[in-house]
Amino acid sequence: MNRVYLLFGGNIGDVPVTFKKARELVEKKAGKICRVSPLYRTEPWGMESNNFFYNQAVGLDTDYSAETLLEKLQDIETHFGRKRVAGKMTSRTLDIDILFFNDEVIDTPRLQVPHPRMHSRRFTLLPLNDIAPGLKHPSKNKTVSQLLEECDDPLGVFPMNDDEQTES
Ligand code: PH2
Ligand code: MG
Ligand code: MG
Repeated sequence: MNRVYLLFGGNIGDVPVTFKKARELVEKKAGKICRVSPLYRTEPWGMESNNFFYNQAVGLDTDYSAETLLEKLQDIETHFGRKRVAGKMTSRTLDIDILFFNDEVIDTPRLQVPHPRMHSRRFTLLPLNDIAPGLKHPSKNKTVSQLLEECDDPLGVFPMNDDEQTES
């Protein structure tokens, strides 16, 4: 069994509904979801867009290898209308990134884990800190809550109201 942490992101369409349906599909195709963070509204990072993102961190137990899991997650992104633009960060309906895969460090052309930009992004660290504050980054040797404390990303990350959450 592998313990994985994912980040869901999106800024096109009814993203909270997409996330809820995508979590159901992840459970059907990839493993058991054990934790779900609150939903956040987040300012676009590293790209120009008037559409704020939604982000949410998810803990998953899976028997699949990291490479197989990546394929399953990409199929789910495609199912929800994700269009890929090579080498560019663009607006999207659904992005599911692997943040951590156990405590493994993976560096292949297709997959880098831990996610190489996670420590520079409040939109990743804040939701992840809600579900796994003590989790240790295997190469930085710091916990998620330490990385969050040290993160100087100024962009806005706003928790949504209780009545706007789609948990359950
Ligand atoms: N994802 C990106 C680029 N920029 N900004 C926010 N706020 N949230 C994201 O999920 C996001 C982003 C590339 O994957
Ligand atoms: Mg991403
Ligand atoms: Mg991605």
